[in-house]
Amino acid sequence: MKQMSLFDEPTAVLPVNYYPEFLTLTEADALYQHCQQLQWQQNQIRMLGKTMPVPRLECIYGDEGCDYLYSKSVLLKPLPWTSSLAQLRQRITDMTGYSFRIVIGNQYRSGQDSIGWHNDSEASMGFNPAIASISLGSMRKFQIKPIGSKSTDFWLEHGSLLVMHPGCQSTHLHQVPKTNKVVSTRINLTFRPHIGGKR
Ligand SMILES: O=C(O)CCC(=O)C(=O)O
Repeated sequence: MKQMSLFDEPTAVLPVNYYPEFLTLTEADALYQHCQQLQWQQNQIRMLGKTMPVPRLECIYGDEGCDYLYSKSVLLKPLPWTSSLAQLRQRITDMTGYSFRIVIGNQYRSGQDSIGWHNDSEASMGFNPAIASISLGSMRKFQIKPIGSKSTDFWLEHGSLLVMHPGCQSTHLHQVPKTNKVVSTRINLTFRPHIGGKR
């Protein structure tokens, strides 16, 4: 597999790189099994004055005290790294040069689970975070667009890595839209920096 260096050109006009075969099939299958044992939770989000279930399951692992609040509403408190997640974090750091202190899991149980247009610009990640996203299980469409412009689609495959480089969260939005197609479970792991917690 082609290794990434920091000097790689990001995908034309997009501040991301996509590596479809970052993990071998055997590695991806084993990681998917591991992820099924993680502590998934159904969180509630408050939006437009209403409280509703987040349309996917979530989990978080990471360094002690690296709490993650998003949308001023959902507070995620990391559990200690599992050895598999810690090894994966190291492997992504070795490839990209970026450091990570938490990993947030999203579990999309069906095509009706989703994440809407957003950027990840929570202050707890510091300025211009790099985010590395691993996909496992069913393939889902990931869309990304410069704010106010047209979107590009990526089909995120089992075992793939998508790197969103520093700056991406300030200039672009992304989403995994709902689909009426019959799709089974997809698990996504986003490795992120954090400025708090214990070192
Ligand atoms: O599931 C994905 O690929 C994207 C997840 C995401 O956008 C997020 O966790 O902020």
